[in-house]
Amino acid sequence: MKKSLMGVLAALPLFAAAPAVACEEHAKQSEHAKHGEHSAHGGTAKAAAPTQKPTSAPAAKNGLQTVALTVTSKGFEPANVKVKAGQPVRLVVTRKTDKTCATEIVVADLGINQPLPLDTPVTVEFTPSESGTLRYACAMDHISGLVTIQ
Ligand SMILES: [Cu+2]
Repeated sequence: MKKSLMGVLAALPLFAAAPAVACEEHAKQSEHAKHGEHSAHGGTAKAAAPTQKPTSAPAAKNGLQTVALTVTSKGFEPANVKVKAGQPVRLVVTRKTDKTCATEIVVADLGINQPLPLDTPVTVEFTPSESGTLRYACAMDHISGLVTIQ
């Protein structure tokens, strides 16, 4: 009982953080039905996490874990990556399509909000202190991905 309440409470800030104004693209295409490229959104108010399993751990060099992410018409790829706690992580995010509203990456838990210029690798660095999942998303909180920390 207590635990589920905690879960609900923990989820609230995500909704609160979502800007009230959705991007035009989303407003027009909120149905998501015919719209394959937005399937990664999940389209639910549950802040649905991508369901795919974490990819294998990235190559770690001197403790630095470098993870390459791309933004494609499907969203962030891979949508779930696995890293180790206690070692610095460097996400290198490259947006490869203009057919997305994910023109920035927002890691709400870390207070990170970085523009993603087209075809330009953008580095996001942090050191996860404990295991869990870190969620990131586009500015509208529609397209999202996870970093699984172990
Ligand atoms: Cu969006």
